[in-house]
Amino acid sequence: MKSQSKFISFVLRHQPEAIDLDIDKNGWVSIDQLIANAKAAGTTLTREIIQDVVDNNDKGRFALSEDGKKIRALQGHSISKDRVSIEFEAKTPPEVLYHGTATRFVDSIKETGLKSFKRQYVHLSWNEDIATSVGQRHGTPVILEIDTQAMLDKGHVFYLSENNVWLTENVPAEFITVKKEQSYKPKFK
Ligand code: HQG
Repeated sequence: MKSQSKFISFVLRHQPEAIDLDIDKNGWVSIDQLIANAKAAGTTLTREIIQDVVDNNDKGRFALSEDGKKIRALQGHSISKDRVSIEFEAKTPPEVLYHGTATRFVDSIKETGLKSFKRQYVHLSWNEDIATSVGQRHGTPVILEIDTQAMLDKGHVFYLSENNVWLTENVPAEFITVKKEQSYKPKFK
């Protein structure tokens, strides 16, 4: 299931054009078209596989439409906002949010703040364990603490995705504290 999940994530969040998928402004794609176009590209997907990916995805990344005909990723898009712009609800975050990154990025982040780069938003976590696993994807993890109250005071806006990822456009360096640097112990070999 992991490879199908990765494939679906890739075409829904990053490159629908890779398999000629029509994606609407809210990120929805027809499941029939997804199955047919994936097949033409050599990847077998069925309704059952797609349902399984939606139900069992570790981070709840995907959702089906009420009529069961469409699928979308709930956040994490790198497609331009002109094409896909999910209507997130602006919400007041907890006083502190966390961002997990890697030690090698810290100097640059201290200089220029957190940027979203290819993604549409900077992703923030409500819990340090999640932030650590996000950071580990890039190397030795470091947790950054984000002073959300000070950001709100300065007019920054936060959004919460349906799968509980906090999003914001950028985080200037003045709102960031480096919390702790950990030695990296890989869980798996
Ligand atoms: C870093 C996964 C240098 C940033 C996760 C991060 C997340 C800077 C990397 C979601 C920087 C971007 C997003 C600066 C930011 N200088 N480095 N000024 N500003 N960075 O993957 O937050 O599995 O685009 O710290 O769970 O790691 O896809 O972002 O290390 O929720 O569902 O640049 O992706 O979810 O990397 O991860 P990413 P991220 P999914």
